[in-house]
Amino acid sequence: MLTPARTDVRLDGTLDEVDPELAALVRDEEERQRTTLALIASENYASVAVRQAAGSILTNKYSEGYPGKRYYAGNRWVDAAEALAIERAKRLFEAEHANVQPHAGAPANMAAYFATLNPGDAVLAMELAQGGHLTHGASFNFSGKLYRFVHYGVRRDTETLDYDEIEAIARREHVKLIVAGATAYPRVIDFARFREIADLAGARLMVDMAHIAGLVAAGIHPSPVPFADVVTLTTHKTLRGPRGGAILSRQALARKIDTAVFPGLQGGPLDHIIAAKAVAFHEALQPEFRTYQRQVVANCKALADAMGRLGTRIVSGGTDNHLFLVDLTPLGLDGQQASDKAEAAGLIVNKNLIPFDALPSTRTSGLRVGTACVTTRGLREGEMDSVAGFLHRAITAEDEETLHGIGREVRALLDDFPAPFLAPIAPAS
Ligand code: DSN
Repeated sequence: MLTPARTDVRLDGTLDEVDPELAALVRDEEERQRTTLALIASENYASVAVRQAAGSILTNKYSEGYPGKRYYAGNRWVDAAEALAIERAKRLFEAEHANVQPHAGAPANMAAYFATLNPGDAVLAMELAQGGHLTHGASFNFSGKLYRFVHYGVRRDTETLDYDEIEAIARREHVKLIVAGATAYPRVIDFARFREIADLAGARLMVDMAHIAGLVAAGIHPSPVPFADVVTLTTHKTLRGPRGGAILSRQALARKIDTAVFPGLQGGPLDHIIAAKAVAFHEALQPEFRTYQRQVVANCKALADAMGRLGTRIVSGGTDNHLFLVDLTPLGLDGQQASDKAEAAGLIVNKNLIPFDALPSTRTSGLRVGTACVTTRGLREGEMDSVAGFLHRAITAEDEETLHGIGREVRALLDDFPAPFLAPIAPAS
């Protein structure tokens, strides 16, 4: 007798059963994450609980709108999950309003601009080449095309923000909005001073705290929330949640922010990711999270100091947060060469422009190094000497044999920090 033909693909099979080709790629990536030292400043390892929520059946629902005001039926539990995420975000950052729907940092910034600006308005933000972000007015990004961005950078001598210059530009250019925040700035940002400047210039203040959100949540970096009209963040960097974005604001801007996100620029929210954000905010509210973030900064200082002792120049002379920049110029190699060599030795870093870089962004004179991942993995100050030694030896290595040898040492170190949170999971339901 013939078996009747299936009327559908199999929906209850595991990834291994249904798509072994893709499953093998995920396993390979898991192996890469287990056996390499992740020093990318914007990355982290999400918890099993966060990944379970992100992989849950909430992905099946459409819920345009906001809790209690949806366009489609059936949103009782999705409403509750989003309300939980909102309430926790507000509590964590002591914010008047939170929108947890932005799919990522770029749409969060776009929504903040939509809520505060008209096309053509003048905005002051940090120059991408000096540590800003694409969405802070790069000419080839929507931000630079829609608005008239002017930029500030850092001082040549100290490589730190020059608040007097920022004030002078803000007043001269009659800007409507000032954006504080960076992707490659190793020092504390003085949000109170930015507020003062915004008030003097008659501008609103937006802070993009994507990088330092975890430090802010833990009280390790001063919070921008009391000073800014709007604060954007991503949830996957130091905050250690799922890949995504969020916006905090004063109550006065709440409606404008919400309508800018939906229907302004997004459709249906990613309910599974919003649920995972709720889990991440819950984790960040625990006392252990503060200990973790303290260790991130302590590790970063220890690693930067050790790199400095080995003879590399650290931009601005050190770090106050989770990242630092290495100037490779004295070593006679560029960022691309250095990150390629480091990768061959199992150390994952990114090439990065340094202030007043003479090289293009495709090469760069620097490396950006961050400690959020290695700290999640359990490494402490004691291990930072070894990590600095590996990195310095790798970028100055002259042959592949040396790089492979360092790779073996990296793996041996990581064997002591097994990372059970990288294991494959079953979704929450
Ligand atoms: N790609 C992020 C970073 O590495 O900082 C910014 O969007």
